[in-house]
Amino acid sequence: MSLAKVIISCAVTGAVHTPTMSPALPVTPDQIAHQAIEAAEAGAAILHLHARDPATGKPTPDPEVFMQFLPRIKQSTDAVVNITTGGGMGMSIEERLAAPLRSSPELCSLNMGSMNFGMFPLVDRYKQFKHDWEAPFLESSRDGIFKNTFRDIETILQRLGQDHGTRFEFECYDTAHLYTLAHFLDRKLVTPPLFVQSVFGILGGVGADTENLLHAKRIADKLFGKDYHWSVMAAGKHQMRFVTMGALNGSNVRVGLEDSLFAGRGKLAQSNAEQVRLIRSILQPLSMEIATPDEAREILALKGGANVKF
Ligand code: KMH
Ligand code: ZN
Repeated sequence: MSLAKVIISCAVTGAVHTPTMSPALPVTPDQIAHQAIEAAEAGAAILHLHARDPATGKPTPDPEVFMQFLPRIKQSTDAVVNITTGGGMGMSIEERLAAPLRSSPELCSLNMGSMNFGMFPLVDRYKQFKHDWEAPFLESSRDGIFKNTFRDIETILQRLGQDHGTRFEFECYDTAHLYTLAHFLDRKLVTPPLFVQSVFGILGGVGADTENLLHAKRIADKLFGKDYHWSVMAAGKHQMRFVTMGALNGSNVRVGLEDSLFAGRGKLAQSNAEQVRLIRSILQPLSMEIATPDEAREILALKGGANVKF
């Protein structure tokens, strides 16, 4: 039996890392577009996208900034565009919904529970920051809550899922989030196949330990059976080891500078594409084939690139 094709997602910039942490982190619309296109050319079938203020690199929910790179990406690749509804620390649900509602993408992330999201330990790793917003932004996570209440999830499912036909990358940082997703499945507010993204190594979520990866699979299998496609991502130094372990256990994979700035021990990745090439170089010798964007659309039952508004 041939192994299923592996969908590679690439999370290009995110709202965790800040410009001082790596010169490779794309922050302007031009840099985000360029690196997203490169990542797609390297084999990423799905591009997970946030936006940043071009002048300062600070995460922004502004649809106008997203629209400076979304059309370019669409014209240059057939990759699936996945826009964040998580936004960045301190953004309201309305702010987080603005760009997805404007662009009506095939896929959006959807975070399956409120949680602590600790970025503050990163402050001490840098003597000084390029921008004055960086340290306070990271420090704000010490007393911040990444808010994803049941009502928030209902709102996103309604306003994007039902009204736009957008489907979701369900971000599950803990076993509890799998049960929350099962709750919405029971209420028929989500429709299979479910794209379940297990997240490891975020401070406030489950740790990057093998036992947790195997437990996540065991519970997801129990709750969703054939109704889900699993994907695995991990933060920082855990990224490549964990996504490889996930793939060996049947998962799809997510890489990208949103989640980790590295390509090997202590070595900063030069680009998102480098991480995509790195995971391909691991999986292909293990007889795993990489899914094309259209195969990913088929697997995840997406609405198609012609049905977006960018
Ligand atoms: N930053 C990742 C840990 C989102 O954008 O909705 C999870 C994420 C959240 O990508
Ligand atoms: Zn994200």
